[in-house]
Amino acid sequence: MGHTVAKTALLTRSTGTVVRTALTLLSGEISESQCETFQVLYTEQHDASVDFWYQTPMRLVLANLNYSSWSMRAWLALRLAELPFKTFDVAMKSQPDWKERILQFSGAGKVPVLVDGALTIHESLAICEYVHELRPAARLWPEDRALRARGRAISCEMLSSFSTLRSLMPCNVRGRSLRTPTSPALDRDLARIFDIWEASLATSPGPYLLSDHLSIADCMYAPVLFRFRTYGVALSDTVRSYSDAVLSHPHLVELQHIAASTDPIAEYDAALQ
Ligand SMILES: N[C@@H](CCC(=O)N[C@@H](CS)C(=O)NCC(=O)O)C(=O)O
Repeated sequence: MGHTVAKTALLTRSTGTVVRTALTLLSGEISESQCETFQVLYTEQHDASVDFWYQTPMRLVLANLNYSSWSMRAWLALRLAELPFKTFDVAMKSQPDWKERILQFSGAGKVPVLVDGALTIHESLAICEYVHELRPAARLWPEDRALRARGRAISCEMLSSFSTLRSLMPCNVRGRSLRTPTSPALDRDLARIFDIWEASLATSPGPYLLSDHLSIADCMYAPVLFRFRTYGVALSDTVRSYSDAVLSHPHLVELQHIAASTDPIAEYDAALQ
């Protein structure tokens, strides 16, 4: 009954009050601030279709997919799982209220955030795990327990480490740097990443880190492959083959197409000089 009312309300393409009421009906426990944000999205995107709010309830709140490596990871897991979702770009570093927009969804103040009905999930790895649980058939983690443990360990390491890589080589999928940054701390980050990749690929049937299909571990490291291409980092033959396999995967090609047409962010493009 509630869904019917919500559907009717949406179809009226009426004012924010109606939209807010409809969304409250749809999601039950949704907070007032989230309703306000959805109302803004609804107005901004002029998307009055029932699909947006009703049939495809998941929304990935993210930043510009040319620059936001954490957003890419969650986006990729959702695409690999072939789950229907819509995105909402908070316009990070482009609009003055970008931080407030994120805070409407997560007190952590960072993207990505996955909104699934009344549930909001922050942290890219937690989102990937949630996606895996929703669609186990996508085999985002391998069935082998030891491989799964390894995949989780190297994914956690991606989250907790490599700060020099992040600051000296900001992600810029379409960008090409005029120089390759170097520093002892960066060399240590690169050496550890190559070590992780070489060790994983040595026990994988390939061409990916854990198996013959992309896993969450590959989602975690794919933005590093973009960084290495952007900044001209030299790759061994093994890593070159891995990079070629990942970057030519249909969903990575799709991601690169999206990244190619996003608005530029000068602050990040400056790192290419
Ligand atoms: N550990 C977080 C990191 C998320 C993160 O740092 N996201 C960046 C965008 S790529 C962000 O929201 N930055 C905004 C800020 O730090 O104020 C995750 O895995 O999701």
